[in-house]
Amino acid sequence: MMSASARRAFASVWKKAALETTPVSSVSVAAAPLLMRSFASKCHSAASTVVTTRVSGSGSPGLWIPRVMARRTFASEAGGAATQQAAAAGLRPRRKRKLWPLIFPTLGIPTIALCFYAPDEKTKEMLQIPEVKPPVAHSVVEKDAAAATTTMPDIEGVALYQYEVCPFCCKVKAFLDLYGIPYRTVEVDPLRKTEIKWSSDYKKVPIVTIDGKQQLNDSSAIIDELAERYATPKCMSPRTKGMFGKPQSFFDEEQKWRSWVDKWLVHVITINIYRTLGESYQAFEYITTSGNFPFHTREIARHTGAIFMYGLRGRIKKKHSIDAEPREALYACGKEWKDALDGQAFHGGDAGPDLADASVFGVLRAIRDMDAHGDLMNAVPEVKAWFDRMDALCVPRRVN
Ligand SMILES: N[C@@H](CCC(=O)N[C@@H](CS)C(=O)NCC(=O)O)C(=O)O
Repeated sequence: MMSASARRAFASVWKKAALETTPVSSVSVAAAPLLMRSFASKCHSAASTVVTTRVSGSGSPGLWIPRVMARRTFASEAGGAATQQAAAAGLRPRRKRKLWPLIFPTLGIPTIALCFYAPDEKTKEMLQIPEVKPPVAHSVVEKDAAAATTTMPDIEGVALYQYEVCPFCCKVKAFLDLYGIPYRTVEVDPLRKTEIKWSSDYKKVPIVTIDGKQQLNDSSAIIDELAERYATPKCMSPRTKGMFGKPQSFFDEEQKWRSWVDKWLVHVITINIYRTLGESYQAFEYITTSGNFPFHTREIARHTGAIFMYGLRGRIKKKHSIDAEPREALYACGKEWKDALDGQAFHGGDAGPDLADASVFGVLRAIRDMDAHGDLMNAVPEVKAWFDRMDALCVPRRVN
C-alpha cells in the first residue's frame, strides 16, 4: 500500500521522465502515474473496487489486471467492512495467480529502461555520439524563453527546416544547390518536432525561413518564391540564361513535370524503397542515421519503422493507384523522364536545367545510396547520364 507522499513523489518522477522523452513513450509514461494512482486508490478501497469490477462482469484483459490486484489486496484486508460488502456480492479472495509479480518486472523493466535510457557523458564519448548542435539563433537566446518556442529563430539567410531524407526537402536542396544559394539546414526531430514548434500553423517540412523574418511553406511554393527572389544572372537557371523569351508552353511543360514529381514519382519511389524487408531496413538505416532521432529512440525507430513501412507498402500502392510491380513502375518513370528529356542534356534544354530537372534530380538524389536508385540507373542509362550531369552542377551549398 502506498502512502500519499510516496504516491506524490512517484508521480513527480514519472512526470519529469515524461517531459524528457518522445511523444510515444511520453504517452505511456504520462499514463503511468494515472495507472499507479488508480491502482493505489483501488488498493485503498479494495473491496468496493472488486465489487464494481465483479458487478460490471467484465472479463476483458484490460480490466483483468486491476481485478487480480484488487482481489489480492482485498484478501489482505480480510475481516473489514469492505470484506463483508464483497462477500455479500459473492466474491471469494483469490490466491492462485502468482505469476504477475514476476511477469511485470521481466517485461516492464527492460521496456522502461530502453525508453528512458539516456547516455551519460562518458557513454556518449565511448559510443561517439555527436552532439546535436542547436541552430545558430543569436537573438533567441536573449528572448524570453517562453517566446523563443513561439518565435521564428533568428537565422541569417536561408534556413531550411527539414528531414535529411524527405523527398520534398531534397527537392528544395537540389534547387538551392543548382541556383548556388547558400543555406543552413535545421534537422527536425520527426517525433517531437521541437525545432518547428515556433511554426504554429504549419507542421510539415520543408519550411524555409529568410533572415529569421519570413517563413515559406511547401516545397513547390518555396522553390517558386526563391526562384523569383534569388534569380540573378549568375544563376544556372534557364530563366536567367536568356529563356525569358520562351513561349508559355515551355513553362507549362516545366510545371507539368514538377507536378508529376510531387504527385507520382515520390510515391513510386516510396513503394520501391520499402519493397522488400531488406530494402526497408536499408532505407531506415539511412533515415535514422541521418535524421535527428534522440539516441534512445533511434534503434526502436529503425526496427519499427522498417517493419511498419514494409507492411504499409501495399496500402500506399493502392492509395496512389500504382498497379504495376514497384520496380516496373519505377522503370516506367525512368522511361517517361527519358522521353521528356527528348535527347537534350536537360529538360530545360542544352543550355541548362530548369525547375523540372531540379525537382526530379532532388527526389532521385535522396535515394542515391539505395538499391532502387542503382536499379533505375541500370535500367535507363540515359537517365543515369542526365543524373550525372545534374550531380556535377548541383554542388552542395549547405553551410552547416
Ligand atoms: N506538399 C508538401 C508535402 C510536405 C510533406 O508531406 N512533408 C512530410 C515529410 S516528407 C511531412 O512533414 N509530414 C508530416 C510529418 O512528418 O508529421 C511539400 O511539397 O512540401
